[in-house]
Amino acid sequence: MKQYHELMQRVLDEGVFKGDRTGTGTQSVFGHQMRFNLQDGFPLVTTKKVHLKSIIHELLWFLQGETNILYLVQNGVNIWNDWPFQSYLRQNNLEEKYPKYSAEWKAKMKEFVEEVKADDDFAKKWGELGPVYGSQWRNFEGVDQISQLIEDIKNNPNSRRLLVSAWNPKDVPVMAKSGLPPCHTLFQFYVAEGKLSCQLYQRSADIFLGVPFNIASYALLTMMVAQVCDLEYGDFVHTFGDAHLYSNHMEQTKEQLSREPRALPEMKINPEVKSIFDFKIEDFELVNYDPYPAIKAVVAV
Ligand code: THF
Repeated sequence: MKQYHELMQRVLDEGVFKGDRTGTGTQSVFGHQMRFNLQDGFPLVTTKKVHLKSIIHELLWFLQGETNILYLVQNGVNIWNDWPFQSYLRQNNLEEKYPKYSAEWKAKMKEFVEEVKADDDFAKKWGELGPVYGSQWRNFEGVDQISQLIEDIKNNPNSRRLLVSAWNPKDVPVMAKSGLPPCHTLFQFYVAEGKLSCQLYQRSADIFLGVPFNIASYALLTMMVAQVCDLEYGDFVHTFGDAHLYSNHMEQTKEQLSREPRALPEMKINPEVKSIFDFKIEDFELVNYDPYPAIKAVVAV
């Protein structure tokens, strides 16, 4: 994964300091591209341990068209909790009582997650992220973009219109309230010489926390689509708009850059699965993953 290290290094060397919505501050570049040949191994970052199970569950959750954190927390995935929790605090005038990232905040967050798991009505009311990825992928103004995409790849592989858009301008103001307008704005597939490639345009990228997840997630999606369309693996191309390191991730980034990348692991997918909507967590097996220890960092909300 020298591509990922090159991105981190480039932002440290050339990135400009820039304020942001979350008030954290970032160092950022505008415009960058990485390419991963999916036949060279599964592009999971090796210089820190990345929790692949969260990534797979999140992807299955998108593909089911779901937008409530309930499925995620039931499966021990906590990466989307901060946004609904913060809006719960805001709407109940509790933001001052629970300052972001304080010990009380963390304890209250645990309580919140337990309540989502225990109480369906509470989950419906407070666990909903609004029209985020799952909703746009499967029901963009009534269009199931994923079903359409699979049909189009199978029937017209030369097409230059194999696109899925998560960016719905009408929903952006709604999404800004409950969760976030999509960072993974648009992706396109490409079939040539029997191989399937995918390019993602990511408008905004949290390089330290999000990007390792994003690479693995879209690489896996490309492999799953290739399998159900009977194609070989091509490239995953990752194109960025604003690629940034948060100011509270700098030490962690330098620590990670001091580590030498190791050989990539391999992803084995159950070959029996023939529909993109039928994959289960048990259908994925990662082998030969030998990462350095995890590096902790907080997510900017
Ligand atoms: N907002 C911000 N600021 N950064 C993001 O990466 C991000 N996402 C999604 C939506 N908004 C974002 C959410 N994805 C983690 C990883 C991915 C996330 C959110 C959080 C995270 O905290 N990872 C830790 C813990 C892993 C775990 O609990 O399993 C890590 O060490 O990797 C980008 O799409």
